[in-house]
Amino acid sequence: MKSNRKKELVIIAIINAIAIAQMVFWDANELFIIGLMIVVTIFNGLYFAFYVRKKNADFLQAKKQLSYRIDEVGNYVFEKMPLGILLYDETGKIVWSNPYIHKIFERDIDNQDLAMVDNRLFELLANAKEIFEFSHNDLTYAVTHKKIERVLYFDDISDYADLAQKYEDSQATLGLIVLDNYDEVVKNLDEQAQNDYKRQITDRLSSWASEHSVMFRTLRDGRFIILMPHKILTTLCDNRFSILDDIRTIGGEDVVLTVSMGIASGYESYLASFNRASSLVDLALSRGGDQVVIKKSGVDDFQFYGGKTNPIASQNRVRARVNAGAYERLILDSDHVVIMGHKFPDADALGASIGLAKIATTIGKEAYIVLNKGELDKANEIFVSEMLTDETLASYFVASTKAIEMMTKNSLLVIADTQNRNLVIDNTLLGLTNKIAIFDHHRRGTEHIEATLSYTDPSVSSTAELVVDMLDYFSKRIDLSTAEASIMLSGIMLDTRRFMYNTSKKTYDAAAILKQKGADEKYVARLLKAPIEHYYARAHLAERARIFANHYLIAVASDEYAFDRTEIAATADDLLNVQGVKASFVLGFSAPNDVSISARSTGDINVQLIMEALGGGGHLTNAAARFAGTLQEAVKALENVLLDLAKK
Ligand SMILES: [Mn+2]
Repeated sequence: MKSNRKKELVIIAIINAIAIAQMVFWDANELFIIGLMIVVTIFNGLYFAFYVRKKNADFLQAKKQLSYRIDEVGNYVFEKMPLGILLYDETGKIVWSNPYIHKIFERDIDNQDLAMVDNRLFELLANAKEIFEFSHNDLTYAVTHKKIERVLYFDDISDYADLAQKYEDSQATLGLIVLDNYDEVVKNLDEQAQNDYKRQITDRLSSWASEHSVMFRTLRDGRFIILMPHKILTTLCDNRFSILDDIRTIGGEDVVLTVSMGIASGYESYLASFNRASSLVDLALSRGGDQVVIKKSGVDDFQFYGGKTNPIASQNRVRARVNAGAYERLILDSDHVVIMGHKFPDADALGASIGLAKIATTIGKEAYIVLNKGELDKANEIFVSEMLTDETLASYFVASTKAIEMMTKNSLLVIADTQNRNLVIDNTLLGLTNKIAIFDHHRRGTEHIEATLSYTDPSVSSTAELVVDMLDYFSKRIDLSTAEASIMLSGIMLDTRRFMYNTSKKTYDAAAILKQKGADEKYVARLLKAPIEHYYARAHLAERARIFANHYLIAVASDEYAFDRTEIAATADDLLNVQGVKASFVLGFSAPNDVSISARSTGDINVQLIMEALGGGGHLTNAAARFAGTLQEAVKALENVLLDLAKK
C-alpha cells in the first residue's frame, strides 16, 4: 500500500515535470495545451493535499494507540512489576508508594514517617550512597535513592545476594596445623608418655574437626591439614578457636602443649591456598605460636586468634648452629657487611649490631653499623657517646647516607632487633641489595622485611642474647673486647629490665658467656646511666597514673612536654610493680601529632594484641604503638580497645 502510493507519486511528479517543461519550451499560444497543463497541475495539488492529510491521520491514530499502550505499561510497572517506588516529602513523610512497596512492608505505609516505618532505612538515606543494599524480612533490595527528586526505587536482588553469599560460603578454605615445640617439650618424658600426648592431641584435633564437619588428615608427624568451605571457618571464628585452649589442657601444669594454625581462604587454586597456609603457619610460629592466623584472598588484613601463652623458650641449640652457619656463608659470599638496627637504636640494637659486626670482621670481611648521631633519644645519647670513646668501636659506625653510597648488589645487609620495614633507620638501604639477613627477637608483624636469612625467635629475651647464642658455631673463634662484651650485656640487661622479665636459663647462660669474654659491670653501669631529665620525666608520668577497669594502670603525660620513647617505656616498666596491676600503659607526646604508647603486662594480659589494635606491636608482656593524633584521642582509643577486650 505504502510503496504503491510512492509509485503513484513518482508518476505524477514526472507528468508534472513534463507539463511544466511543455509550458516553457513549447508554443505558449496553443490554448489546449495550456488548459491541459492547468488541469494536470490542479489534479496534482489536490492529490498531494489528500495524501498529506491521510498520512497525518494515520500518525495521530498510531500515536494515540501508542500512548495508551505506554500508559498501560506504566500502570503495569507501578502496580504489578517487582519494583518498589516510594516518594517522600522534605519532612521525611511518605507521600506515595506503589503496591509493591506495600508488599515489602506488608502494609500501606503512605502518609507515615519513614523513620517510624523503618529506622534503619531512614538512617541509610542520610549516610548511604545513591545505590545501597537494604534487607527486610529475609529479602535483599538494591535501593536507588534519587535525593533531589525524593524518590526511592526498590529492586529485589535477593536471588543475586543469595548467590553471592553461597559463593562466599563455598570458597575453598585450607589450613595447616602444627604442634609448637613438640619435640622439645616432650624430650624428657619416656616414650610411653610421649606417644600418649601425641595420641591425645591428634584425637582432640580430630574430634574437633569432625564436630565442625572439617576434613582432617595427618600430613606427617606433628603436621595436619584441614579442608572446609568458608562457611565453616566463620563458625570456627565465632567460637574464637576454643580448640587452642582445649589442647593446652592436655599437658597440664608441667608440660605446655600448644598448636598453631595457618588458614587460607578463597585463593584461586588449592596449591596457592596450601602455600599461603604454610607461610601463615610460619607467621603464627614467629609470633610465638599457640595461635591461629587467617588470611582471605583479596582482604588486606590478617586475622589472629589465641596467642594467650608466652612463647616457650626453645632449649634446642640446633637453630643457633644452623643460622650461624648460614650467616657465615652469606658473609663469605659478600663484598662487605652493613648492619642496621631500628630507629632510635637502644642498647640491644647496638649490642647485637656490634656482635654481628665482630663476627663478620673475624671471618674476614669489613663491617659497618648504620648510626645517625642526630637521631637519638636523650638516654641513648649518653650510651652512644660512652661507646664512641672506644676508638675500635667508633670505627664501625657510618651515617646512613654513607652506607647508601657504599652499598653494592654484593653487599650483605644485616637487620638487627627489628624486622619491620618501617622501623629500620633508613629503609632505602633495603632496596639496594638482594642479600638481607635478619636477627630479631620481636614477633613478626605483617610489614616484615623479606630476607635471605631470617633468624628470629620471640622466646629469646633480646637480640643480643640471640647473637651470643650463635658465637660458638663459627669456623673461627669470636673474641670480644671488654667494651664489646659490655655493650652486648647491657643490651640483655635493658630488654630484661635487669633480669626481671623474659629471662630463661639461656639468658643467664648468655650473660655468663659475655662475662667470660670480658664484660665489665662498671662499664655496663656507665653505659646504662640515665640523664636527670629521665628521672623527672618518670616522676611526672608516674604521678599522673590512674587505675582503669580494676587491673589496668594508665598514665598520660601532660601535653605541654615532649617525652622520649625510652622515658615512656621505662615508666611503663616501673608502674608494673604496683600491687594488683596486670598491665600498665603510658602515653606521651614524642612530637606533635605523634603519641607514643608503651604497654607492659605481668603475663595475664596480652598487651601485644592491645597494641596491635592501635597499629603497634611487640610481645605478650611488652609492646608499644605510635598514634597519630592528640593525647586525648589516643587515650580514648586505648580505653575502647581495653573495654572491647573485657567484653570478649
Ligand atoms: Mn631488643
